[in-house]
Amino acid sequence: MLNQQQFDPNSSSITSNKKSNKIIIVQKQKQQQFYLSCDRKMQRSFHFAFIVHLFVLSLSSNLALGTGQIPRPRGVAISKTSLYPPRDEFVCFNGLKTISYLQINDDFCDCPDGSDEPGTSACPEGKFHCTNAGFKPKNIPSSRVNDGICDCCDASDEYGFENSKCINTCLELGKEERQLQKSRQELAKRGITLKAELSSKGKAMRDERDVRLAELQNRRQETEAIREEKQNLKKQAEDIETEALQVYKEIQETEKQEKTKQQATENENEAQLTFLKFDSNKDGFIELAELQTRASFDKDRNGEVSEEEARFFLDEKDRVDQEHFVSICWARIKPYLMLDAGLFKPPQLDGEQHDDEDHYQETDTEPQLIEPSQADDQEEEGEAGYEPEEEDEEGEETGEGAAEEVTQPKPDYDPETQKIIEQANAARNAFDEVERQIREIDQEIKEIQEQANKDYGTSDEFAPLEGQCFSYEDREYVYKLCPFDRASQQPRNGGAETRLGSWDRWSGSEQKYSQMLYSNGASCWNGPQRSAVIKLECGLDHKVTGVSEPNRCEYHMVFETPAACENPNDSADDGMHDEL
Ligand code: MAN
Repeated sequence: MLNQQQFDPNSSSITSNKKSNKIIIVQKQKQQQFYLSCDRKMQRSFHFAFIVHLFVLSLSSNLALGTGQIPRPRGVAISKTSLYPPRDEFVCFNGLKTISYLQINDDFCDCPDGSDEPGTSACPEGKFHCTNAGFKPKNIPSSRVNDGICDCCDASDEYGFENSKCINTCLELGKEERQLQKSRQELAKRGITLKAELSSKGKAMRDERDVRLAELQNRRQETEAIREEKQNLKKQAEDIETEALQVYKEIQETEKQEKTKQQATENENEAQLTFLKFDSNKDGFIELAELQTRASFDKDRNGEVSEEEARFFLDEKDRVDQEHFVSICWARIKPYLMLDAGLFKPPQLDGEQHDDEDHYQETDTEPQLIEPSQADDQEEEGEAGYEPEEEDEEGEETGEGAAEEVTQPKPDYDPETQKIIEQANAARNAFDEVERQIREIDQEIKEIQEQANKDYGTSDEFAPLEGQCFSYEDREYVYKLCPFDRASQQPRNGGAETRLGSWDRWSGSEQKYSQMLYSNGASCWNGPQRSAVIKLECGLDHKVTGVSEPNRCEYHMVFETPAACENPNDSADDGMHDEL
């Protein structure tokens, strides 16, 4: 029935000394009684006269009292009363439709924007306002009106049932809320004192850092000058050293050339000897058949040396003479003979273990030389075995396939030269040492500057938390929060620590310093990288009070700290307004 739902019952709860408002209420009650006994047509004609009467009355009472109550439709906040002026017609908020005032809250949705049904569930997008006098006013979706569930503490959303179980609990709730608020304020008050201490500690840390930074920058300048000096000394000593070593270098170079020459001759002799050994029919040529009897040339390790395999070693010819053998074929043949003699190890590709056989089938990569000592354990040469030439003391090997540079022992320097070398070494070391000091200074400067750029709160109140870690245990894990560094998780029964995230930034939306974000943690199996959001709450100690994982690998922690306490006077509006 229109008259039951149209008006907000709260709008009639007036203060007793407001005489003019009383008149309105009496008028309203009269109207309601009348509505109860009239059909809709009659109601409409009566309504117009009544609305005008009511409007004049309410206007005059407002004028007279200044702040009187204006009747408003059910579900409308007092602040929005003016949107429903008591006229004969009502224009939907979006201006697209004009309906009779009587159609407001008639449980039929006339306005597409729902503005005609603030107090019923008729319009899908509507909002119902609970006045909740004594507690916090609240807007609920109008679909919850008369759904049998008490949403408003003043029970105003459940007016449609005669025996509604909803009762007005706003006063009790208000009382509890005020008590809670009081204890929150007391906590905040004590917390604020601690926060001030943290803040002055944080500021002192910043000052110390500034002092240290200035000191380091001075030291860097001084060390830079020393570096220049040491560099000059090093250059002088090295110039003298280069000159003194010149004569030794020349001797060494000559020796090296001679040795290389000697090794080339040895290699050629070896090639000639091998030619004679392989030329079994002594016709002055090596033919395919003479190689096919030698297992060393079975490149694909299939048990026989094919013509094709043999031809490869004879420079793709059917036979070669000694000169061609020595100058061209020997370079191909020697590594295979050495391989059989155990002097080569096959190269490894991409760190994988390859079967020798496969490797040599698929690639023509030449085998690599290994130290003769490593070859000791390898199998004896086969039937056509290869006996390498005797190697010199250093075990050096040259010629095709040899993978090592010729190394020479250090010459015995005369005492004068030895002294020059030592002086150059000392100059080099002194220079290196200064360079090391500069690197160290630069590293510290970098760290300090990074810290200086970090946001430790409005007055550095969070700075003293850096370098500390706070733990929290649940049934499965020990969680750790190390502010401005990382958040982690470790199974209680041992096992490795998993990084849930590294310090990223402050992420509070309304209050920036009410939330921290740690991101780029260890990757979740088949999922994203782990991350942790830390909600900061005012407390007298620093402690993690709860951890959850609302989504897989997304963690939430609650961290109490005095640094998060806000001055009670500055704290946000509690929303406790009495509308009436
Ligand atoms: C580990 C823990 C859990 C996480 C799973 C995801 O068991 O880090 O918190 O949910 O990995 O696989």
